[in-house]
Amino acid sequence: MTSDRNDVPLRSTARDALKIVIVGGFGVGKTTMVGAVSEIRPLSTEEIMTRAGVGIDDPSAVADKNATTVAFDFGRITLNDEKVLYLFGAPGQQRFWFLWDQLFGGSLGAVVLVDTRRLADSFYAIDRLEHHGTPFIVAVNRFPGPAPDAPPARAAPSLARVRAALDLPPGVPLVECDARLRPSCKSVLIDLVQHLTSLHFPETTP
Ligand SMILES: Nc1nc2c(ncn2[C@@H]2O[C@H](COP(=O)(O)OP(=O)(O)O)[C@@H](O)[C@H]2O)c(=O)[nH]1
Ligand SMILES: [Mg+2]
Repeated sequence: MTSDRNDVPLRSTARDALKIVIVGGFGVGKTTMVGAVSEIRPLSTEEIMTRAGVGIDDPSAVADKNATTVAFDFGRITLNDEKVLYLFGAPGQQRFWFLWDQLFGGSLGAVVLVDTRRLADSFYAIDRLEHHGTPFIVAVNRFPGPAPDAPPARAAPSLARVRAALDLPPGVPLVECDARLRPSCKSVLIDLVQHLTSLHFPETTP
């Protein structure tokens, strides 16, 4: 990935490393999101999809996608002199699911990115997060138009329908985002932190 950002050196006062994981199905925008918010050029193990991926990965719903993440994305956000947030974008393909359990270890929480055209791709992530007891929020990354294999003229589902389809407990926040836009990604991370705060300090939140 190319970037014109000036890589910011890690402050020597940094003591606390906080970890947040971004998970979701193939082509849902994980690499894009980490790239949009990271202050360092994100370390991404994108590799051009080889013929070996043909028939395994399904890029049909993501027309301009020609690279796939083979391990994970890694980005950094300095919160203050001492606190640094590390972002891990976890691979969505089924053959990498075994990595997720490792990634969830020690993480504060997670963002599950979903593409409403392929909601079922997020079931496994949500299941694993619930199993681990890792708090999470769900962010809907809207893509233009229906998937090529979807019935024509089906309107994009509302958040209420997405919540019902994912069978999300009422306490799990569900928000919209555009993974390409830094302010949108930032607001998703703030929503996650607010959610974590409300879980840990319920008396301090309305
Ligand atoms: N329209 C639209 N396209 C997006 C959005 N987020 C990502 N994309 C595009 O979708 C493709 C897949 O995104 P990518 O971050 O590689 O997905 P990943 O497999 O989850 O890492 C890329 O071509 C992105 O430019 C979004 O919010 N809206
Ligand atoms: Mg990726």
